[in-house]
Amino acid sequence: MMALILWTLFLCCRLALGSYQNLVGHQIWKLSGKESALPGQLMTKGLLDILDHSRKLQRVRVAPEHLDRVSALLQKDGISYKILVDDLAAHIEGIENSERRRRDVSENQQTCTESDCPEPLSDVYMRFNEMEWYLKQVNETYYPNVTLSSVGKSHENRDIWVLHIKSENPEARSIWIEGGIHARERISPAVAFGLIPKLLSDKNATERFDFFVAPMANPDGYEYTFTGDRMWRKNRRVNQNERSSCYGVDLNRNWDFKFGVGASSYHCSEVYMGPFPFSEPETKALSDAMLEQKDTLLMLFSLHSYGQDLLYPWGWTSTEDAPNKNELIEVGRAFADGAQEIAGHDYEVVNSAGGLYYASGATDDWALGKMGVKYVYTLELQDKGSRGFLLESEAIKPSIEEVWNGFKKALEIIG
Ligand code: 0X9
Ligand code: ZN
Repeated sequence: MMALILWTLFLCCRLALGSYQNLVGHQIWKLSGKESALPGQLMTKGLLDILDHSRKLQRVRVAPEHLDRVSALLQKDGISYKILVDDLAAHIEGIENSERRRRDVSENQQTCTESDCPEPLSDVYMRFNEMEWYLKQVNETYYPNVTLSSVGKSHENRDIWVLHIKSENPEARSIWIEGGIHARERISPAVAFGLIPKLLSDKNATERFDFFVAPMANPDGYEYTFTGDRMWRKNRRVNQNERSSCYGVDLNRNWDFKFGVGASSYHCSEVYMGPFPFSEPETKALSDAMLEQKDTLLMLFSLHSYGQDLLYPWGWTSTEDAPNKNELIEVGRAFADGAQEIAGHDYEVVNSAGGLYYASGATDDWALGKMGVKYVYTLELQDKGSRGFLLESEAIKPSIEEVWNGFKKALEIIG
């Protein structure tokens, strides 16, 4: 009985204490030394969390219970590390307090309410209800040139929305933009939302293409970054069969192409692929919606962070090239040049599996491998690691601008 009371008290306190309390004692390390497959292996075993997947010597997050073990294993393998953050909870608390102050101030200028949400917020990160208000407003304003559909529900019964911005040209090919599959990468949905008004007001783009924007692929995980754990990556599946306190599936390992080749079958790992391909309602809903456009889909952008890299397939192997590798690189460079024109930010065009470990079951590989979509990319947005997932909301507007410019350059070539 006493234990139950203590547990209830603990849960109540945790809920009241924000999204960083369960990160007390977590550290962020920057690895250096020889390149090694070990960090990837440790991630698969749930011993660490690789933060920047597109870097070879990564920043990693280590939970307090694993600090000694991981330190010893890395050193034995010739990898040294520098502690960048020695208590992630304190680090995030400082950042969240200033975000909160910024939101209080910005509410006087830019608002988003159920009855009036004319623009997506771009000086703060929107909550899921604000995202929905905005989408519904767009639908009301632009229908029938725009249609909004819920293509399915998440584990916690939130809608998975897809906004279709229709071309006047009945022969138009389609472009798919996916955001928010990894919960903590808040800049991803922010940019996906920022692209919607750009597309709506760009006749040149809508004359030539149909656009499908799925701006929030993982609403449960995203909301959990506000209410439970700011560093949450996966969805919120209850891994019941395992009777475990480890929740979630990495939705970018759950797609049905080379499932499990480069992912973890251990449910506590940050890259847990799930029990079977498309086991998750979120990936199932999105893939079914994409399959409906199979005949017209020409390009896919899956938005992630961070690293400022434009990744092209394959991600599941580095020994086999994508069939249209050269075109992928050419269009990718056009994107990167366009993005750089805005504020000088450098986006590198690189192969997904070019590093030391493979990642399979992602949206991009599935779109190319199973649907034959010609131009598929994972775009790792700002920054290069200094703020990482905790990117300040001042970066939202510049990120939207640079991605939009890059995107327009890419569209010029493919269309
Ligand atoms: O590992 C991922 O899912 C992506 N990086 S992230 O840091 N945002 O988690 C990269 C996915 C690249 N695509 C494939 N590996 N197929
Ligand atoms: Zn990601």
